[in-house]
Amino acid sequence: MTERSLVLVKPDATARNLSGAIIARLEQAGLKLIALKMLQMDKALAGRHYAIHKEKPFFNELVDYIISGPIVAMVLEGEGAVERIRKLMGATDPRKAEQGTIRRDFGMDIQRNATHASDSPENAAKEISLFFSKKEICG
Ligand code: 3AN
Repeated sequence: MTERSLVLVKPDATARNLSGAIIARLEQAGLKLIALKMLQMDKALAGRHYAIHKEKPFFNELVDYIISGPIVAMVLEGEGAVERIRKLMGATDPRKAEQGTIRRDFGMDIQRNATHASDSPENAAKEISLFFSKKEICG
């Protein structure tokens, strides 16, 4: 099934000039880029984006980190995109991510792990609507 996923290049990766390299990996894997922007998230957007983690002990840290610098937000589309992108990214902790994955190659630690990607088509729809208007999606 054709799916869409929201991908974020996180502040650690934009700071190290890795946005293009990360987008290239996703495009080279055959995923279609249909929306793209750079922005700095504020607390309100971060709280909504990470609402499912509200009760986690690392929630405040996570919010402070994701608003600490610019991010690149994008929507990618493709057959089974959600799972395919999560495979390309690898495990949350870059040290546990498989060889050749984005987080293994570009992540620093469990918080500064270079990228975010939606974990289900349902969450993707919610996350995409937080970052992009319908008009901004060229799909
Ligand atoms: P994923 O991004 O792989 O779906 P989640 O949804 O479990 O991982 O976690 C969301 C984000 O929260 C991660 N990308 C990571 O930045 C952060 N995170 C997860 N676990 C921890 C932790 N134990 N300590 C600090 N940050 C964490």
